[in-house]
Amino acid sequence: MERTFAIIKPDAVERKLAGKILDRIEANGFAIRGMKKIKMTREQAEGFYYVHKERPFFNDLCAFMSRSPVIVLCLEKDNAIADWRTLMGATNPANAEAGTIRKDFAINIEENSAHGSDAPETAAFEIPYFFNAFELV
Ligand code: RTP
Ligand code: MG
Repeated sequence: MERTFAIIKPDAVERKLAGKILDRIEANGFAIRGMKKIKMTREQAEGFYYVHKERPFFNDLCAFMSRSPVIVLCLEKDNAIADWRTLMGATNPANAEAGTIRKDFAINIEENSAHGSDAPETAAFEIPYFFNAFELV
């Protein structure tokens, strides 16, 4: 079993799409080990996305991710990291496969409804960034 870290991003929570996205998560065999609704501070968003700090979209991304609540999740299944990224679809919804979360729900390349860890080392940083051991069940 593998764990990954996921976020239902502000654009999706604002449009009341969280239930639909959680339904897809469970229907695709992921166990929800941790889940909570939080509103990130600007500083939390900057720390979470520090790998992107030199990218031109960093400021907009951190403003977006801290503008309203998100749902943070720890998901578990075999091959969870790759399978969750497949279920989300490409970063830019214009390039996402039919039936993916981003194809169906994302607004644009930035407001793209979901986040997923991209590697085991990333998941190992991201899960404890938001969850302590008692919050993972
Ligand atoms: P994520 O980290 O959120 O799961 O998405 P990702 O791996 O598919 O994309 P990544 O390259 O890590 O970018 C992180 C997030 O930054 C926003 N973004 N905006 N304006 C732009 O060109 C641009 N590019 C990326 C998106 O919200 C993306 O998910
Ligand atoms: Mg990424």
